[in-house]
Amino acid sequence: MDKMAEGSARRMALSTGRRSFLARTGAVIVGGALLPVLPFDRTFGVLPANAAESDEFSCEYWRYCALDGNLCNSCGGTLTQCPPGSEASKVSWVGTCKNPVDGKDYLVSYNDCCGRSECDNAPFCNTNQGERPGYRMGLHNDINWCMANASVGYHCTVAVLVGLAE
Ligand code: ABN
Repeated sequence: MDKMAEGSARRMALSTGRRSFLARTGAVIVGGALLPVLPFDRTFGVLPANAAESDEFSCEYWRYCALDGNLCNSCGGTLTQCPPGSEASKVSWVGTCKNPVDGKDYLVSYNDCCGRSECDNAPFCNTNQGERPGYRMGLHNDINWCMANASVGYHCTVAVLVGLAE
C-alpha cells in the first residue's frame, strides 16, 4: 500500500510541476475532508412509508378516508374484525378511498361494532370524505350504524374493503 502510494506520488511528481503536484494533492486532501459533510440523500432511494400508506393505527391511513368513529384495532379488534364481545352492524356507511400505493379507488364499508359500551381509548377519526350535511338524509355519516342490530350500543368502527370502485 505504502509502495503503491509512493510510486504514484513519484510518477505524478515527475510528470507534473511541483506547484501543480502540491495543488492537486491539496485538493484531494481538502476534498476528502469536506466530502462527509456535504448534503446528500442518505435514504439511498428508500423512502419511509407514510401514515397514509402503512399506519393502520392512525386516522391518516388511506382506508379511513370516510370514517366516523373509534378505530377497532385499538380496542382489541383488527382493521376488519370487531373486538370480542361486540358484533358488526347489519348496515354500514360505504366510502370511496384512493389507495396511495396503487393509485386506485376502493369501496370501503365502515361497519360499527355493536353491543359493548363505547371504546374511548382508541383514536377517534372523523374524516368523512364525501359526506354531506345531516339534512341530506342518506348522505350523512354521523350515525350509529348499530341501529339495526339487537344490541344498539356503539363500540368502535372497522374498515372492510368491498372492492374496486369502477
Ligand atoms: N358511526 C359511528 C357513530 C356512532 C354513534 C354516533 C355517531 C357515529
